Amino acid sequence: MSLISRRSLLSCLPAGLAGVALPACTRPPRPAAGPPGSQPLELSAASPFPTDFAWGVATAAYQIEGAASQDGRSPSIWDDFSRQPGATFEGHTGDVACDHYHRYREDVELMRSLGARAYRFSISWTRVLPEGRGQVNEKGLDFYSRLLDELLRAGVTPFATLFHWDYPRALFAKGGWAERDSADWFADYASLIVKRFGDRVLHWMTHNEPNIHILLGHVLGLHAPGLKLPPEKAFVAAHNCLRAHGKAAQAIRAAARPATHPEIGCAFGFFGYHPASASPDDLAAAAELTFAAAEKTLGCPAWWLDPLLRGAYPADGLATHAAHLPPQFEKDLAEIHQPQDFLGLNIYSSGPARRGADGKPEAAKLPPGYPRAATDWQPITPQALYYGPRFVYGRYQLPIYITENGLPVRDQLFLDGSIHDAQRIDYLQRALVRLADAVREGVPVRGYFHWSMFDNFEWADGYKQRFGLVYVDFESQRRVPKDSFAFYRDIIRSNGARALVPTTVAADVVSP
Ligand code: BGP
Repeated sequence: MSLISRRSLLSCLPAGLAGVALPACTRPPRPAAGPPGSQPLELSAASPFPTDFAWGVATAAYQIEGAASQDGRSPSIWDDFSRQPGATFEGHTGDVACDHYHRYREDVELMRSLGARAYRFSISWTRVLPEGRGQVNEKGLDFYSRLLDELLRAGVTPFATLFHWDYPRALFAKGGWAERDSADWFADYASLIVKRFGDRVLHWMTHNEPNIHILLGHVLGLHAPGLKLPPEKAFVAAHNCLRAHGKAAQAIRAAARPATHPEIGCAFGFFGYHPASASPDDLAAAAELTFAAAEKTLGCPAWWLDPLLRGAYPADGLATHAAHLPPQFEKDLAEIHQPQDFLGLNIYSSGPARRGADGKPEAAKLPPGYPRAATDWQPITPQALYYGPRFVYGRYQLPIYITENGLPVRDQLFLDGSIHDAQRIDYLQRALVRLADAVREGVPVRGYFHWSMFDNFEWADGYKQRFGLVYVDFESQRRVPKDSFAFYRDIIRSNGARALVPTTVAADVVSP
Protein backbone atom coordinates (compact mmCIF):
# COMPACT_ATOMS: atom_id res chain seq x y z
CA MET A 1 0.00 0.00 0.00
CA SER A 2 1.37 3.36 -0.90
CA LEU A 3 2.65 5.78 1.71
CA ILE A 4 -0.02 8.31 0.91
CA SER A 5 -2.75 5.72 1.11
CA ARG A 6 -1.91 4.70 4.64
CA ARG A 7 -0.49 7.07 7.23
CA SER A 8 1.10 10.10 5.68
CA LEU A 9 -2.28 11.68 5.59
CA LEU A 10 -2.56 14.73 7.65
CA SER A 11 -2.29 18.07 9.68
CA CYS A 12 -3.72 23.96 13.07
CA LEU A 13 -2.34 25.60 16.01
CA PRO A 14 0.83 25.46 18.04
CA ALA A 15 0.18 23.14 20.91
CA GLY A 16 2.13 23.69 24.08
CA LEU A 17 1.91 21.18 26.88
CA ALA A 18 -0.39 23.29 29.00
CA GLY A 19 -0.59 22.38 32.66
CA VAL A 20 -4.36 22.04 32.48
CA ALA A 21 -6.22 20.18 35.18
CA LEU A 22 -7.40 16.75 34.07
CA PRO A 23 -11.04 15.91 33.75
CA ALA A 24 -12.12 13.20 36.16
CA CYS A 25 -11.56 9.74 34.72
CA THR A 26 -11.83 6.45 36.44
CA ARG A 27 -8.82 4.28 35.89
CA PRO A 28 -9.31 0.76 34.55
CA PRO A 29 -10.12 -1.59 37.38
CA ARG A 30 -7.17 -3.72 38.39
CA PRO A 31 -7.59 -7.36 37.53
CA ALA A 32 -9.11 -9.27 40.42
CA ALA A 33 -6.30 -11.81 40.57
CA GLY A 34 -2.99 -11.48 38.77
CA PRO A 35 -2.16 -14.30 36.39
CA PRO A 36 0.52 -16.74 37.50
CA GLY A 37 3.94 -15.40 36.68
CA SER A 38 2.67 -11.87 36.92
CA GLN A 39 4.66 -11.09 40.04
CA PRO A 40 6.51 -7.81 39.57
CA LEU A 41 9.87 -8.22 37.91
CA GLU A 42 12.41 -6.32 39.98
CA LEU A 43 14.56 -4.05 37.85
CA SER A 44 16.67 -1.16 38.95
CA ALA A 45 15.25 1.25 36.34
CA ALA A 46 12.38 3.27 37.76
CA SER A 47 9.19 3.22 35.73
CA PRO A 48 7.13 6.37 35.29
CA PHE A 49 4.09 4.35 34.24
CA PRO A 50 1.28 4.43 36.82
CA THR A 51 0.90 1.18 38.75
CA ASP A 52 -2.56 0.65 37.27
CA PHE A 53 -1.36 1.25 33.70
CA ALA A 54 -3.43 -0.82 31.23
CA TRP A 55 -0.79 -2.96 29.55
CA GLY A 56 -2.80 -4.58 26.81
CA VAL A 57 -3.07 -6.16 23.43
CA ALA A 58 -5.46 -5.33 20.59
CA THR A 59 -7.34 -7.17 17.86
CA ALA A 60 -10.43 -6.62 15.69
CA ALA A 61 -13.33 -8.93 14.89
CA TYR A 62 -13.02 -9.36 11.14
CA GLN A 63 -9.27 -9.71 11.40
CA ILE A 64 -9.28 -12.70 13.79
CA GLU A 65 -12.69 -14.29 14.33
CA GLY A 66 -13.33 -16.28 11.13
CA ALA A 67 -16.63 -18.22 11.31
CA ALA A 68 -17.81 -15.71 8.77
CA SER A 69 -21.08 -17.41 7.96
CA GLN A 70 -21.63 -19.39 11.11
CA ASP A 71 -24.28 -19.16 13.80
CA GLY A 72 -26.27 -16.51 12.01
CA ARG A 73 -23.52 -13.96 11.20
CA SER A 74 -24.27 -12.20 7.91
CA PRO A 75 -21.87 -10.45 5.55
CA SER A 76 -20.19 -7.14 6.16
CA ILE A 77 -18.65 -4.88 3.54
CA TRP A 78 -15.32 -6.58 4.18
CA ASP A 79 -16.73 -10.02 3.29
CA ASP A 80 -17.82 -8.52 -0.02
CA PHE A 81 -14.78 -6.36 -0.72
CA SER A 82 -12.25 -9.12 -0.04
CA ARG A 83 -13.97 -11.21 -2.74
CA GLN A 84 -13.48 -8.61 -5.42
CA PRO A 85 -10.66 -9.60 -7.77
CA GLY A 86 -7.44 -7.80 -6.87
CA ALA A 87 -8.85 -6.16 -3.74
CA THR A 88 -6.64 -7.99 -1.25
CA PHE A 89 -3.20 -9.58 -1.39
CA GLU A 90 -3.56 -12.94 -3.17
CA GLY A 91 -7.33 -12.77 -2.75
CA HIS A 92 -7.17 -13.36 1.02
CA THR A 93 -10.37 -13.04 3.04
CA GLY A 94 -11.28 -13.10 6.74
CA ASP A 95 -13.48 -16.20 6.28
CA VAL A 96 -11.35 -18.23 8.68
CA ALA A 97 -8.66 -15.79 9.83
CA CYS A 98 -7.36 -16.97 13.26
CA ASP A 99 -10.51 -19.02 13.85
CA HIS A 100 -10.73 -17.12 17.13
CA TYR A 101 -14.50 -17.71 17.20
CA HIS A 102 -13.76 -21.36 18.01
CA ARG A 103 -10.41 -20.93 19.74
CA TYR A 104 -11.12 -17.97 22.00
CA ARG A 105 -10.46 -19.99 25.18
CA GLU A 106 -6.96 -20.93 24.03
CA ASP A 107 -6.45 -17.31 22.93
CA VAL A 108 -7.50 -15.86 26.28
CA GLU A 109 -5.23 -18.40 27.97
CA LEU A 110 -2.36 -16.98 25.91
CA MET A 111 -3.31 -13.47 27.09
CA ARG A 112 -3.30 -14.74 30.66
CA SER A 113 0.15 -16.24 30.25
CA LEU A 114 1.33 -12.95 28.72
CA GLY A 115 0.08 -11.22 31.85
CA ALA A 116 -2.00 -8.82 29.76
CA ARG A 117 -4.00 -6.52 32.02
CA ALA A 118 -6.36 -5.39 29.28
CA TYR A 119 -7.66 -6.59 25.92
CA ARG A 120 -9.02 -4.34 23.19
CA PHE A 121 -11.28 -6.26 20.81
CA SER A 122 -14.14 -5.32 18.53
CA ILE A 123 -17.65 -6.61 18.15
CA SER A 124 -18.82 -7.81 14.76
CA TRP A 125 -21.98 -5.79 14.10
CA THR A 126 -23.40 -8.44 11.71
CA ARG A 127 -22.79 -11.27 14.17
CA VAL A 128 -25.15 -9.69 16.68
CA LEU A 129 -27.50 -7.83 14.27
CA PRO A 130 -27.35 -9.67 10.93
CA GLU A 131 -29.31 -6.95 9.14
CA GLY A 132 -27.51 -4.20 11.03
CA ARG A 133 -30.69 -3.38 12.92
CA GLY A 134 -33.87 -5.12 13.99
CA GLN A 135 -33.66 -8.87 14.59
CA VAL A 136 -31.06 -9.77 17.23
CA ASN A 137 -28.89 -12.87 16.80
CA GLU A 138 -28.64 -14.39 20.26
CA LYS A 139 -25.96 -16.87 19.17
CA GLY A 140 -23.73 -13.97 18.18
CA LEU A 141 -24.30 -12.18 21.46
CA ASP A 142 -23.60 -15.41 23.28
CA PHE A 143 -20.14 -15.63 21.74
CA TYR A 144 -19.15 -12.23 23.16
CA SER A 145 -20.73 -13.09 26.49
CA ARG A 146 -18.59 -16.23 26.73
CA LEU A 147 -15.50 -14.30 25.63
CA LEU A 148 -16.08 -11.66 28.31
CA ASP A 149 -16.54 -14.26 31.03
CA GLU A 150 -13.33 -15.95 29.95
CA LEU A 151 -11.42 -12.64 29.99
CA LEU A 152 -12.67 -11.68 33.43
CA ARG A 153 -11.79 -15.12 34.77
CA ALA A 154 -8.27 -14.60 33.40
CA GLY A 155 -8.01 -11.19 35.09
CA VAL A 156 -7.98 -9.30 31.77
CA THR A 157 -10.01 -6.07 31.59
CA PRO A 158 -12.06 -5.84 28.38
CA PHE A 159 -11.95 -2.69 26.24
CA ALA A 160 -14.60 -3.02 23.51
CA THR A 161 -14.64 -1.27 20.14
CA LEU A 162 -18.12 -1.12 18.63
CA PHE A 163 -17.08 -0.60 15.03
CA HIS A 164 -13.80 -1.70 13.51
CA TRP A 165 -14.63 -1.31 9.81
CA ASP A 166 -16.87 -4.40 9.22
CA TYR A 167 -19.99 -2.38 8.31
CA PRO A 168 -23.17 -4.43 7.71
CA ARG A 169 -23.84 -5.17 4.03
CA ALA A 170 -27.57 -4.65 4.64
CA LEU A 171 -27.02 -1.10 5.94
CA PHE A 172 -24.51 -0.30 3.22
CA ALA A 173 -27.26 -1.20 0.74
CA LYS A 174 -29.41 1.44 2.43
CA GLY A 175 -26.74 4.07 1.86
CA GLY A 176 -24.17 3.37 4.59
CA TRP A 177 -22.48 6.37 6.23
CA ALA A 178 -23.65 8.62 3.40
CA GLU A 179 -27.18 8.20 4.73
CA ARG A 180 -28.13 10.57 7.58
CA ASP A 181 -30.03 7.84 9.46
CA SER A 182 -26.79 5.85 9.75
CA ALA A 183 -26.02 7.71 12.98
CA ASP A 184 -29.21 6.35 14.55
CA TRP A 185 -28.56 2.84 13.26
CA PHE A 186 -25.18 2.94 15.00
CA ALA A 187 -26.60 4.34 18.24
CA ASP A 188 -29.27 1.62 18.36
CA TYR A 189 -26.59 -1.02 17.91
CA ALA A 190 -24.48 0.60 20.66
CA SER A 191 -27.46 0.60 22.98
CA LEU A 192 -28.09 -3.11 22.45
CA ILE A 193 -24.47 -4.00 23.15
CA VAL A 194 -24.24 -1.90 26.30
CA LYS A 195 -27.53 -3.27 27.64
CA ARG A 196 -26.18 -6.79 27.20
CA PHE A 197 -22.57 -6.31 28.24
CA GLY A 198 -22.52 -3.17 30.36
CA ASP A 199 -22.30 -5.38 33.43
CA ARG A 200 -18.86 -6.57 32.32
CA VAL A 201 -17.45 -3.88 30.02
CA LEU A 202 -16.68 -0.41 31.36
CA HIS A 203 -14.39 0.81 28.57
CA TRP A 204 -16.00 1.57 25.24
CA MET A 205 -14.66 2.82 21.95
CA THR A 206 -17.19 3.87 19.31
CA HIS A 207 -15.22 3.91 16.05
CA ASN A 208 -11.84 2.54 15.11
CA GLU A 209 -9.93 4.99 12.90
CA PRO A 210 -12.92 6.65 11.23
CA ASN A 211 -10.46 8.80 9.27
CA ILE A 212 -8.74 5.78 7.72
CA HIS A 213 -12.08 4.01 7.13
CA ILE A 214 -13.43 7.01 5.21
CA LEU A 215 -10.24 7.86 3.38
CA LEU A 216 -9.17 4.39 2.32
CA GLY A 217 -12.64 2.90 1.97
CA HIS A 218 -14.71 5.79 0.66
CA VAL A 219 -12.24 8.06 -1.18
CA LEU A 220 -9.30 5.98 -2.39
CA GLY A 221 -11.18 2.71 -2.94
CA LEU A 222 -8.39 0.66 -1.31
CA HIS A 223 -10.43 -0.71 1.58
CA ALA A 224 -14.05 -1.80 1.88
CA PRO A 225 -16.46 -0.69 0.61
CA GLY A 226 -14.08 0.26 -2.23
CA LEU A 227 -15.73 3.59 -3.04
CA LYS A 228 -14.15 6.59 -4.70
CA LEU A 229 -16.61 9.26 -3.61
CA PRO A 230 -16.36 12.87 -4.72
CA PRO A 231 -15.72 15.37 -1.89
CA GLU A 232 -19.37 16.42 -1.51
CA LYS A 233 -20.27 12.82 -0.68
CA ALA A 234 -17.15 11.79 1.23
CA PHE A 235 -17.39 14.76 3.64
CA VAL A 236 -21.04 13.95 4.32
CA ALA A 237 -20.13 10.33 5.12
CA ALA A 238 -17.38 11.54 7.47
CA HIS A 239 -19.79 13.99 9.13
CA ASN A 240 -22.26 11.16 9.68
CA CYS A 241 -19.52 9.03 11.28
CA LEU A 242 -18.98 11.90 13.73
CA ARG A 243 -22.71 12.18 14.39
CA ALA A 244 -22.80 8.41 14.91
CA HIS A 245 -20.04 8.75 17.52
CA GLY A 246 -21.97 11.46 19.37
CA LYS A 247 -25.24 9.57 19.31
CA ALA A 248 -23.54 6.33 20.35
CA ALA A 249 -21.83 8.09 23.28
CA GLN A 250 -25.26 9.27 24.45
CA ALA A 251 -26.71 5.79 23.92
CA ILE A 252 -23.90 4.14 25.89
CA ARG A 253 -24.48 6.46 28.87
CA ALA A 254 -28.24 5.95 28.67
CA ALA A 255 -27.93 2.17 28.53
CA ALA A 256 -25.27 1.85 31.25
CA ARG A 257 -26.26 0.12 34.48
CA PRO A 258 -26.97 2.28 37.47
CA ALA A 259 -23.83 2.92 39.54
CA THR A 260 -21.49 1.99 36.68
CA HIS A 261 -19.42 4.72 35.08
CA PRO A 262 -18.54 3.65 31.57
CA GLU A 263 -15.51 5.32 30.06
CA ILE A 264 -16.17 6.39 26.48
CA GLY A 265 -13.73 7.28 23.75
CA CYS A 266 -12.83 6.61 20.15
CA ALA A 267 -9.73 4.93 18.70
CA PHE A 268 -8.31 7.42 16.23
CA GLY A 269 -5.84 6.69 13.43
CA PHE A 270 -3.24 9.26 14.42
CA PHE A 271 -0.46 10.31 12.12
CA GLY A 272 1.46 13.35 13.34
CA TYR A 273 4.84 15.05 12.93
CA HIS A 274 8.03 15.19 14.95
CA PRO A 275 10.60 17.99 14.73
CA ALA A 276 13.24 17.42 12.06
CA SER A 277 15.91 19.00 14.32
CA ALA A 278 16.42 20.05 17.93
CA SER A 279 15.45 23.65 17.10
CA PRO A 280 12.43 25.10 18.98
CA ASP A 281 11.20 26.42 15.65
CA ASP A 282 10.99 22.92 14.20
CA LEU A 283 9.21 21.74 17.35
CA ALA A 284 6.55 24.42 16.89
CA ALA A 285 6.37 23.58 13.17
CA ALA A 286 5.78 19.88 13.97
CA ALA A 287 2.90 20.73 16.31
CA GLU A 288 1.36 23.11 13.78
CA LEU A 289 1.63 20.62 10.94
CA THR A 290 0.17 17.85 13.10
CA PHE A 291 -3.06 19.82 13.44
CA ALA A 292 -3.17 21.52 10.05
CA ALA A 293 -6.27 20.49 8.11
CA ALA A 294 -6.10 22.48 4.89
CA GLU A 295 -4.71 19.58 2.87
CA LYS A 296 -5.62 15.88 2.79
CA THR A 297 -8.31 17.03 5.17
CA LEU A 298 -10.22 13.78 5.69
CA GLY A 299 -7.13 12.11 7.14
CA CYS A 300 -6.21 14.97 9.48
CA PRO A 301 -6.51 14.65 13.26
CA ALA A 302 -8.00 18.13 13.71
CA TRP A 303 -10.76 17.59 11.15
CA TRP A 304 -12.09 14.73 13.29
CA LEU A 305 -10.93 15.52 16.80
CA ASP A 306 -11.85 19.23 16.86
CA PRO A 307 -15.59 18.60 16.30
CA LEU A 308 -15.45 15.63 18.66
CA LEU A 309 -13.57 17.34 21.46
CA ARG A 310 -14.02 21.09 20.84
CA GLY A 311 -17.37 21.21 19.05
CA ALA A 312 -16.12 22.93 15.88
CA TYR A 313 -14.46 22.00 12.61
CA PRO A 314 -11.02 23.60 12.17
CA ALA A 315 -11.12 26.89 10.24
CA ASP A 316 -8.39 25.97 7.72
CA GLY A 317 -10.26 22.81 6.66
CA LEU A 318 -13.58 24.62 6.53
CA ALA A 319 -12.12 27.23 4.20
CA THR A 320 -12.02 24.60 1.46
CA HIS A 321 -14.60 22.09 2.58
CA ALA A 322 -17.53 23.88 4.23
CA ALA A 323 -19.36 23.56 0.92
CA HIS A 324 -18.90 19.78 1.04
CA LEU A 325 -20.63 19.43 4.41
CA PRO A 326 -24.38 18.96 4.72
CA PRO A 327 -26.51 22.11 4.86
CA GLN A 328 -26.72 23.50 8.40
CA PHE A 329 -23.97 21.16 9.58
CA GLU A 330 -23.35 23.56 12.50
CA LYS A 331 -26.57 22.38 14.09
CA ASP A 332 -25.10 18.87 14.48
CA LEU A 333 -21.99 19.99 16.34
CA ALA A 334 -23.50 19.96 19.83
CA GLU A 335 -24.58 16.38 19.32
CA ILE A 336 -21.14 15.38 18.04
CA HIS A 337 -19.37 17.13 20.94
CA GLN A 338 -20.27 14.74 23.77
CA PRO A 339 -18.21 14.44 26.93
CA GLN A 340 -15.32 12.00 26.38
CA ASP A 341 -13.45 10.16 29.09
CA PHE A 342 -10.40 9.41 27.00
CA LEU A 343 -8.96 9.57 23.55
CA GLY A 344 -7.55 6.43 21.96
CA LEU A 345 -4.63 6.97 19.62
CA ASN A 346 -3.46 4.36 17.15
CA ILE A 347 0.11 5.48 16.51
CA TYR A 348 2.50 3.66 14.24
CA SER A 349 4.83 6.35 12.95
CA SER A 350 5.28 10.08 12.36
CA GLY A 351 7.00 12.24 9.78
CA PRO A 352 9.68 14.91 10.23
CA ALA A 353 8.59 18.56 10.04
CA ARG A 354 10.50 21.83 9.98
CA ARG A 355 9.92 25.58 9.66
CA GLY A 356 10.10 26.41 5.97
CA ALA A 357 11.90 29.39 4.44
CA ASP A 358 8.49 31.08 4.02
CA GLY A 359 7.87 30.72 7.77
CA LYS A 360 5.24 28.04 7.28
CA PRO A 361 5.59 24.51 8.72
CA GLU A 362 6.49 21.91 6.11
CA ALA A 363 6.99 18.17 5.96
CA ALA A 364 10.64 17.16 5.59
CA LYS A 365 11.88 13.95 4.00
CA LEU A 366 13.42 11.01 5.77
CA PRO A 367 16.88 10.22 4.37
CA PRO A 368 17.15 7.65 1.56
CA GLY A 369 17.32 4.13 2.93
CA TYR A 370 15.74 5.11 6.26
CA PRO A 371 14.80 1.92 8.19
CA ARG A 372 11.24 0.73 7.75
CA ALA A 373 8.91 -2.06 8.82
CA ALA A 374 7.77 -4.72 6.36
CA THR A 375 5.14 -2.25 5.16
CA ASP A 376 6.32 0.68 3.10
CA TRP A 377 4.15 3.12 5.03
CA GLN A 378 5.87 2.54 8.36
CA PRO A 379 9.31 4.08 8.92
CA ILE A 380 10.85 3.29 12.31
CA THR A 381 10.02 6.51 14.17
CA PRO A 382 9.63 5.77 17.90
CA GLN A 383 9.48 9.52 18.61
CA ALA A 384 5.89 9.34 17.31
CA LEU A 385 5.00 7.85 20.71
CA TYR A 386 6.36 10.95 22.47
CA TYR A 387 5.35 13.86 20.24
CA GLY A 388 1.92 12.45 19.34
CA PRO A 389 0.61 12.16 22.92
CA ARG A 390 2.33 15.44 23.89
CA PHE A 391 0.79 17.47 21.07
CA VAL A 392 -2.62 15.82 21.42
CA TYR A 393 -2.78 16.38 25.18
CA GLY A 394 -1.64 19.96 24.70
CA ARG A 395 -4.55 20.60 22.39
CA TYR A 396 -7.35 18.50 23.88
CA GLN A 397 -6.41 17.86 27.55
CA LEU A 398 -7.91 14.39 27.70
CA PRO A 399 -6.43 11.21 29.15
CA ILE A 400 -4.91 9.08 26.41
CA TYR A 401 -4.69 5.41 25.69
CA ILE A 402 -2.37 4.17 22.99
CA THR A 403 -5.00 1.90 21.49
CA GLU A 404 -2.67 0.50 18.80
CA ASN A 405 1.05 0.44 18.13
CA GLY A 406 3.19 -2.28 16.62
CA LEU A 407 5.43 -3.36 13.78
CA PRO A 408 4.89 -5.77 10.88
CA VAL A 409 7.85 -8.09 10.39
CA ARG A 410 8.30 -10.96 7.91
CA ASP A 411 8.43 -13.52 10.72
CA GLN A 412 9.33 -17.17 10.20
CA LEU A 413 10.24 -20.23 12.19
CA PHE A 414 14.00 -20.40 12.83
CA LEU A 415 16.05 -23.60 12.80
CA ASP A 416 15.98 -23.69 16.58
CA GLY A 417 12.20 -23.91 16.53
CA SER A 418 11.61 -20.35 17.74
CA ILE A 419 10.37 -17.20 16.09
CA HIS A 420 13.00 -14.54 16.60
CA ASP A 421 11.45 -11.14 15.96
CA ALA A 422 14.30 -8.96 17.08
CA GLN A 423 13.16 -5.98 15.01
CA ARG A 424 9.75 -5.96 16.71
CA ILE A 425 11.34 -6.22 20.17
CA ASP A 426 13.69 -3.35 19.36
CA TYR A 427 10.81 -1.21 18.08
CA LEU A 428 8.59 -2.00 21.05
CA GLN A 429 11.36 -1.02 23.45
CA ARG A 430 12.10 2.23 21.60
CA ALA A 431 8.39 3.10 21.42
CA LEU A 432 7.97 2.56 25.18
CA VAL A 433 11.10 4.55 25.99
CA ARG A 434 9.59 7.51 24.14
CA LEU A 435 6.10 6.96 25.58
CA ALA A 436 7.69 6.95 29.04
CA ASP A 437 9.22 10.36 28.23
CA ALA A 438 5.73 11.72 27.57
CA VAL A 439 4.44 10.20 30.82
CA ARG A 440 7.36 11.73 32.78
CA GLU A 441 6.43 15.14 31.37
CA GLY A 442 2.92 14.78 32.73
CA VAL A 443 0.95 13.52 29.74
CA PRO A 444 -1.77 11.31 31.26
CA VAL A 445 -1.28 8.12 29.28
CA ARG A 446 -3.45 5.44 30.87
CA GLY A 447 -2.54 2.40 28.81
CA TYR A 448 -0.77 0.85 25.86
CA PHE A 449 -2.29 -1.79 23.59
CA HIS A 450 0.10 -3.65 21.34
CA TRP A 451 -1.14 -4.30 17.82
CA SER A 452 -1.49 -7.11 17.67
CA MET A 453 -1.85 -10.13 19.92
CA PHE A 454 -1.96 -12.42 16.88
CA ASP A 455 -0.86 -12.37 13.28
CA ASN A 456 -4.14 -11.75 11.48
CA PHE A 457 -5.98 -10.63 8.36
CA GLU A 458 -4.38 -7.24 7.73
CA TRP A 459 -7.08 -5.82 5.47
CA ALA A 460 -5.93 -5.23 1.89
CA ASP A 461 -2.58 -6.82 2.78
CA GLY A 462 -4.29 -10.08 3.69
CA TYR A 463 -2.04 -12.40 5.68
CA LYS A 464 1.13 -10.95 4.16
CA GLN A 465 1.80 -8.61 7.09
CA ARG A 466 2.50 -10.22 10.44
CA PHE A 467 1.97 -7.89 13.40
CA GLY A 468 1.46 -10.45 16.18
CA LEU A 469 3.23 -11.23 19.43
CA VAL A 470 1.92 -14.71 18.63
CA TYR A 471 2.69 -16.34 15.30
CA VAL A 472 -0.29 -17.99 13.64
CA ASP A 473 0.16 -20.73 11.10
CA PHE A 474 -2.99 -20.13 9.10
CA GLU A 475 -3.14 -23.69 7.74
CA SER A 476 -2.94 -25.56 11.03
CA GLN A 477 -4.09 -22.64 13.23
CA ARG A 478 -1.12 -23.43 15.45
CA ARG A 479 -0.17 -20.49 17.66
CA VAL A 480 3.48 -19.97 18.59
CA PRO A 481 4.47 -17.13 20.91
CA LYS A 482 7.33 -15.15 19.36
CA ASP A 483 10.34 -13.81 21.24
CA SER A 484 8.48 -10.49 21.51
CA PHE A 485 5.78 -12.23 23.55
CA ALA A 486 8.30 -13.04 26.30
CA PHE A 487 9.76 -9.53 26.05
CA TYR A 488 6.35 -7.86 26.41
CA ARG A 489 5.49 -10.21 29.28
CA ASP A 490 8.58 -8.95 31.11
CA ILE A 491 7.63 -5.38 30.31
CA ILE A 492 4.20 -5.91 31.81
CA ARG A 493 5.59 -7.70 34.88
CA SER A 494 8.06 -4.84 35.45
CA ASN A 495 5.38 -2.19 34.77
CA GLY A 496 7.47 -0.89 31.90
CA ALA A 497 10.87 -0.86 33.63
CA ARG A 498 12.15 -3.68 31.41
CA ALA A 499 11.95 -1.32 28.42
CA LEU A 500 13.82 1.45 30.24
CA VAL A 501 17.14 -0.25 30.90
CA PRO A 502 20.24 1.56 29.59
CA THR A 503 20.79 1.14 25.83
CA THR A 504 23.79 1.68 23.59
CA VAL A 505 22.08 4.13 21.27
CA ALA A 506 19.29 6.63 21.91
CA ALA A 507 15.73 5.49 21.17
CA ASP A 508 15.28 7.66 18.07
CA VAL A 509 18.57 6.67 16.44
CA VAL A 510 17.82 3.86 14.01
CA SER A 511 20.56 4.26 11.44
CA PRO A 512 24.32 4.51 12.10
C1 BGP B 1 -4.79 0.02 11.96
C2 BGP B 1 -6.05 -0.79 12.08
C3 BGP B 1 -5.77 -2.20 12.49
C4 BGP B 1 -4.55 -2.83 11.84
C5 BGP B 1 -3.34 -1.89 11.82
C6 BGP B 1 -2.21 -2.37 10.95
O1 BGP B 1 -5.05 1.09 11.08
O2 BGP B 1 -6.91 -0.20 13.05
O3 BGP B 1 -6.96 -2.92 12.25
O4 BGP B 1 -4.85 -3.34 10.63
O5 BGP B 1 -3.72 -0.62 11.36
O6 BGP B 1 -2.20 -1.76 9.67
P1 BGP B 1 -2.33 -2.51 8.28
O7 BGP B 1 -3.19 -3.68 8.49
O8 BGP B 1 -2.96 -1.58 7.29
O9 BGP B 1 -0.96 -2.84 7.87
